[in-house]
Formats: sequence, C-alpha cells, structure tokens
Amino acid sequence: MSGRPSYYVTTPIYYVNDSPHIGHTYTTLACDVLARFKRLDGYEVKFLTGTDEHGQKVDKAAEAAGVSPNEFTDKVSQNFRDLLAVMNFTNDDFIRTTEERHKHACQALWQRLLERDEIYLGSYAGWYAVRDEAFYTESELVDGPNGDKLAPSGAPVEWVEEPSYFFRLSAWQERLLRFYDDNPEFVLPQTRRNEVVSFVKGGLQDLSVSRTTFKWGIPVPGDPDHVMYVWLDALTNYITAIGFPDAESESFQTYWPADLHMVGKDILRFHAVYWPAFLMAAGLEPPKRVFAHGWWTIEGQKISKSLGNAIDPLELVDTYGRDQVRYLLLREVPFGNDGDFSHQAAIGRINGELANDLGNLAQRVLSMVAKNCGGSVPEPGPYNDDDRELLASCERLLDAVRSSMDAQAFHEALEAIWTVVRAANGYVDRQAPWALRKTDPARMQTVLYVLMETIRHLGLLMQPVVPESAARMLDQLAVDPEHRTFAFMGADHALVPGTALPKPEPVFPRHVEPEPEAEKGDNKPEAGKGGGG
Ligand code: ME8
Repeated sequence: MSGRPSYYVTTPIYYVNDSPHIGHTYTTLACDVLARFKRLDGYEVKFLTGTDEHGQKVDKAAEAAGVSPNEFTDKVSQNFRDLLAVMNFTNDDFIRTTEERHKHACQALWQRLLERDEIYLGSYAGWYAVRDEAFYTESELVDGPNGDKLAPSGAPVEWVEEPSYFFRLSAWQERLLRFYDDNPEFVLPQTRRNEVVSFVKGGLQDLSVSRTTFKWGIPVPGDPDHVMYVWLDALTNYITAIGFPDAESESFQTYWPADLHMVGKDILRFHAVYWPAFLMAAGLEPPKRVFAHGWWTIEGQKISKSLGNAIDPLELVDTYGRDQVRYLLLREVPFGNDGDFSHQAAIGRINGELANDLGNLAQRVLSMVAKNCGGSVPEPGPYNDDDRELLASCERLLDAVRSSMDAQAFHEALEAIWTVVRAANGYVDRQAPWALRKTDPARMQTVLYVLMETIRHLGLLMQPVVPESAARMLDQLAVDPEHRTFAFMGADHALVPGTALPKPEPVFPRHVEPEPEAEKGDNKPEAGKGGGG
C-alpha cells in the first residue's frame, strides 16, 4: 500500500429507464470535485459511479421500448457513461448491476444474511410503487387528485401479494438509533438527519427483499423463483466495486467503510436506514457518511419527461462551456438546499464571476507582466503590509477550503476562494501597477509578483471545480504540471523570478447570447467567445 490516507466516494447508481439530466450530473459532479480535491490533497481516492439496471421499473421501460432488458440496459447505460466524458468526470470505476461480479457479491451478501438469520421466508401483501421501487404502508399513502391512493412521492401504487423473503429490519431500530447517536455526522445535512432519526423512532417493519412476479433481477440463492429486491441489489454495488465478498482483499481493506455516499434527498431512507442495517446485519461496517443534497427544478418547474424540460447536460456544456457548467451548478445553491436552474442566473455567474472577477484578474495581471516584465516572472522587492496581507490570505485558503469540502459545503469553499479573488481585485486597484510603471518600476514588479502568486494559489484551488481552465491559468504562470498538488501551496514553492512565461490568453470567455435569427445584422454583437472579460 502507498501509506497515503484513502478516500472512497460514491454516486447513486442511476436507473437506466431515463437519459441523464442535470440532476444526475449534479450528484456526480459533487463527487468528482471531492475526488479531485482529495487526490490533490494527497489521498488515494476511489470514486465510483454506475447504473442500476434491475427491477420492475427498468423491466417496464425495456418493454415499452420493445426490446429485451439486456439490450435496453446496454444502450441506456452507455448514455450515463457518455456523460462522464462530457463533464470531465474522473471516476475510477463504473459499475453495472448486471455484471457478474455484482451478482456474485449480492448472492454472497444474501447468504451471509440468511446464515445469520436476518432473512426469513414469508409472504407480502401491501402497496408497491414501481416508480420509487419502494413498499409503502397504508398509513403512508396520500390522496391523489382523482381520489386514488399515491405514494408520498406522488408515484402511483399497486397492491402486491406474493411470497417474499423478509429482512428483519424491525429488530434493528434500537441499534440504528444508537448508531446515529454515536455518529452525529453520519447523515448530513443536519435537517435530513433529524428526518431519518424520527422515521426510525416511528418504528420499523420487516422489509420485503425478494419478488416473484417478474424475473429481471438477481436470483435468490437456492430459490430461483425469487429475484432480489432491487434496492438490496443496488446498494450492494458499493461493496461489489471494492471486491466484496473478498473482505480481506486489499481494496476492501483500503476503502471500506466508504467515506461518503452522495445521494439526492429522494433516496436517503434507503441509504441511511436500510443500508446500514443490511451491513451491520451482515457483520460489516456502515459507511462513514451519507450526504443528501437538494432537488433541482428548471426555471421554477419540476424536471419531468412529460414537460420535456430535462436539460441535456451536453446542450448546457455546448452553450456555456464545461467548466462553466461545473462552476455554476456548485456555486448557485448552498449544497444541501433545493435549487432552481435559470439561464439568466447562469449567465450572470459566468460573466460576473468567472469572466470578470477571476478571468479579468488573471488577464490584466498577465498582460501587464508580458508587456512590462519581458515575458518572465518579475523579481519582487521588499513586501509592504498590503502585499503580506494578500499573500497570507492565500496561504490560509487551503485550510478553509479543505474544511468546507470535508463538510460537502461547496458553496462555502467557493465563497472562501472568492473572498481572495475580490481581495486581489481590490489590491490591484489600490496598488495601481499601471501607474507604477513610470513612477516606480521596481515596486510594480513586486505588485505583479504578489498578484501572480495569488493567481497561482487560486489556480491550484480551483482545479477540482474548473479543471481545464485552472490548468490553463497555471500553464500561463509556467507552473510545472508536477507542482500542482496542494503540497505546492505556500511561499516555499513560490514562482521563481526570471522563469519565462507563455503568451497570456484569456481563460474565462464571456458568454454572449447568440442573436435571434431575425435580428441578425440589425446591430453589431459584442465579440463572441474569446474576450478575457
Ligand atoms: O434512485 N435534482 O436512481 P435514479 C437533483 N437507482 N438530483 C437529482 C434530480 C433532481 N431533479 N433528479 C435526479 C435511483 N437526481 C436508484 C439509486 S443507489 C444504490 C440506487 C439525482 O436514476 C439524485 O442524486 O432515480 C437522485 O438521488 C438520483 O439522481 C436518483 O437517480
């Protein structure tokens, strides 16, 4: 082993009944940013995503598409894989629940639960919502608009009666509550934790964990009339991918318990109640944290197939740029809260923050260096208080960003970075290096050097969120690609005066709305992409 600390982060595995949209993109993005951050911070990272391919919901979607479930899942799973490159995601593995390794892991977990008498055969009679792949009690149902009964999520329910294996969930109530007590940050945000605790305090019923009325699932060992309940199958992916059932394997030993399961608030109960119960029942440790983020709407509306408003991430990236989309999804809403995606707000962030605040800062400074310092890193003279204060704020930044990242508070991490971006812009205005050019060229060099060091720190810390743009910023400072981890922050690794610099190029173009066809030629548009702001 490398001796480095490890970090294991997972996304939900997405159902292949639908194409990926910004909701799925958001969850995977959050994990990608954490994975990149941790790698730069010296961790050995495993970042897992994948697709959830069994169950009635997918079976029905395949049927509707007129193809076999196998053919259907191959095709739709690929859409989720394609998204990874579109968004520049750096997952280390992509799991499909139809893979042999997963069947093996699920059956082994089942066997353990059976041997420990945590599973028994009975029969189920109750409500089931295919859309949620969830069982509901009568008392949980709500009245629909036509007097029909609906799941609390609004999904239609059907009455199901069939033989079924049950997991003794009711026996886990006290142990789960103790586990939440002992691990106060197991579920975040705190409000979601309270929901989980009160759900469990309300009492738990044994959980039906097999179905007999369809075949698209993993067969129950020794009883092939049953397929495993899709959530037992799906949750197991997190241990399949690190080698379960070989719990002695190096990867299992390194990465379990997972540091973080990132999920949307819709699937918190499965991750925060069922999953730790399954694991503890099998004699395995529960994950360290489940973070349930909020829900996106688009221009005020629910994302839905029937409204046809599910923005294709590819389209967003084409319109705004990959890094821009990554930035604005994480910047727009406090992570954990619900958020609304609006094009106007997106453009505001891209132009106001990326192009103006950060892009312009880098562009102004680097053009001045190119023009007035012979195209190489200037030689600083003695620092004054203003210089020292700005450099000190750069050095403090890593700790602040790290603690926000560890709390999955991306908005806070970005705000901390922006505090320094704004401070640097204030410093440029105060120090006015353009005026010093004539009056005090040595001082100008110091000011530009301090600013370049600031941009270096900002570039290093922005890498997880805007990897390509940050790389271009660091390229322009001639920072060695091997010197871009967080170990290279601070004065000990400062830019070396005299180092030759490449020609500066704008990093964050302004977004300019294309003219509507009819108006073309009526007025002159601002120069398109390419202005440094
Ligand atoms: O639930 N806003 O898969 P799924 C924010 N297969 N996030 C959203 C979103 C929105 N509008 N829409 C979707 C499943 N998501 C199971 C998971 S895990 C062992 C099995 C994201 O395809 C969010 O992360 O329905 C949500 O939890 C997930 O997609 C649901 O994906």
